[in-house]
Amino acid sequence: MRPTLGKVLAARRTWEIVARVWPAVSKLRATEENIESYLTRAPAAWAQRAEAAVDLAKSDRLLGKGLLTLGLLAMAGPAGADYSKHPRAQALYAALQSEHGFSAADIDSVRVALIDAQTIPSLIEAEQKAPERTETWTVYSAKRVDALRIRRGAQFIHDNRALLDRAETEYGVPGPVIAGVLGLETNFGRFTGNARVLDALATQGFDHPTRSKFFFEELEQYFVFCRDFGFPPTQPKGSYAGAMGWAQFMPSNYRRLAVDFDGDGRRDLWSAADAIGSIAHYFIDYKPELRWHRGEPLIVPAKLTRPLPGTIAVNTKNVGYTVAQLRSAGVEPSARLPANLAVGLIELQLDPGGTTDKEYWIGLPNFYSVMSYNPRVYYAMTVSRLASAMATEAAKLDPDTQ
Ligand SMILES: [Ca+2]
Repeated sequence: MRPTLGKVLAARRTWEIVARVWPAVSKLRATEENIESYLTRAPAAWAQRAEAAVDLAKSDRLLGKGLLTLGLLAMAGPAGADYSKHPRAQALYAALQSEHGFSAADIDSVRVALIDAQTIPSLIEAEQKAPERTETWTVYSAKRVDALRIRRGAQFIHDNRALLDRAETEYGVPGPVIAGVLGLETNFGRFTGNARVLDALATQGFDHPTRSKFFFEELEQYFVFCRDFGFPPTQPKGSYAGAMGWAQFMPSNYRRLAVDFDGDGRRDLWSAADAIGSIAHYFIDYKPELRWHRGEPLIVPAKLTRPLPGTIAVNTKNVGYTVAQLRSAGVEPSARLPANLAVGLIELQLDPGGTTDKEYWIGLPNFYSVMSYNPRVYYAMTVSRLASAMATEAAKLDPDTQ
């Protein structure tokens, strides 16, 4: 049976990435005999993937050689990786000693953790396709702004009213926006991630084809976090990116921006209270230029009075125009905004078949503050939608506060 085109493309893509990461290995000759011998020694997950590639190869002679090699590579890669001896591990030990005051004993425990660290093979394949590049806004938002999440969010706001109000008083960030972030990140603490943070960060810090620098720095931060917060590095669990707790902070942000909002002496992002305070604090202190503006909305609807000139950029990561500049390009906000206010233009792709295929919004600074949490327009847009829907529902649970 011929493999489907999708399978062939996926295999080819994996092959290209694997070959880039381990160029030396790609010179190995692939024969069925040595593949068999690798299969008997490889850990189960690797063997499974390799077998799938070998099956695919046998079913299509044209692709045979490349895919057999792929099968071999899939196992010869980092299956037996001992990160403590990785060439870059020395730089990590040195940085922990010189910049963070790690003692020889501290370094020994880091070394032990790196020996224990397990490679997560799926993390070094192609970067996941972001849903917003493959889905329209209509489809994307329907999956996330749904009745169940709104109801849970309303209940969350109701149950945590005092904490959310205090966060707004101290930092200016409205409770429903904080709840929107918590709802999207972890479904209000229900899914904080089951990967060992050590494995997620070591895999990507040492082996990720394009983002290893970022993850390597986070791995360094993670070891400092573990020492300072009293965690054995093998213990904390998080997302496959290495993000932790209800708020899904990466280690560097955890160290820098998490706050003890319930005053128990610990900054614990696995608690609702500290997550609430920490998210609000993040929007204030992550970056000065993306600081939350107290009392301002995130977005205002806009209409085009004529086709958008090609010179106007949409869906940027920060403000880029004044309201007056957008107006002169034919973008009309639905609310009165100061002419010199710095804003951005958001364009949402809708499902085809409606009266219009795009929707436009003016993004105020707070929209870009939310985007600093997750740099996707759809993400911040969803937080905004969830926040208003949850606030409306929560008001029904809490009639006295209105
Ligand atoms: Ca606390």
